[in-house]
Amino acid sequence: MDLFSTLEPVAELAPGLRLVRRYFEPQEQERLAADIAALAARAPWFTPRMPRTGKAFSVKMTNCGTLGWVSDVDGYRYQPAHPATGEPWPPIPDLALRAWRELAVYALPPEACLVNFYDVSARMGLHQDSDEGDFSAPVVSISLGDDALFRYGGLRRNDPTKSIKLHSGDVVVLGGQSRLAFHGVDRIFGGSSTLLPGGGRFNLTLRGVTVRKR
Ligand code: MD3
Ligand code: FE
Repeated sequence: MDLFSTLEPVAELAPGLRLVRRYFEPQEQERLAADIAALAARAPWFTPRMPRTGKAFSVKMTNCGTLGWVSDVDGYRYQPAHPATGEPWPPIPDLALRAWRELAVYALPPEACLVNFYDVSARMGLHQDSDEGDFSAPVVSISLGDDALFRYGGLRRNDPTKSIKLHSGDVVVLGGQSRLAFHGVDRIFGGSSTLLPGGGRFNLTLRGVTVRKR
């Protein structure tokens, strides 16, 4: 398959996996990028590490919301405070909450918002998001800055995968049968966007984490 043949808008990439191209207008992208820069000043970027081996991820990350995802030699977990400062995570930016309200089709607000920063050499290997206690809540993903080559497959690591380019302002909703699909980021297209002053890409993922009464 030609990896670059998937540039036009697609509604449903797989059952439960919906892509909303350019959901955020340029002005909104600017505002959300500024919100993320401000939140990273309060909750500094940190380098996640693989459990046991301590091998560093190539992305930097931080969080907002009542819970944040952290990964270090002790394992993956959600926690209410920043691992270095001990302070609660900052609130989720309004524009990100609006995307959840409009697109998640879920009665409760998100509890966690992971923020990843990719420089042009960063990648994210194929994985499942399975540290949440409630898989009935979707994951809503927001892309800002440089384009990324995103890859998704099925429920087993060895299932066939497809690749698609994500642009600044795109939103992906992962629900239903795709909530536990394997996915990753194979490359960042440096210089494809001028949104972030030093280049690179932000990705926000909004999530429900605990089982709550609906
Ligand atoms: C497909 N982030 O933080 S978001 C992550 O672009 C993560 O930074 C990637 O994977 C990024 O965990 C991809 C899009 C995404 C998120 C969850 C999914 C795609 C998904 C769950 C199932 C299938
Ligand atoms: Fe993920």
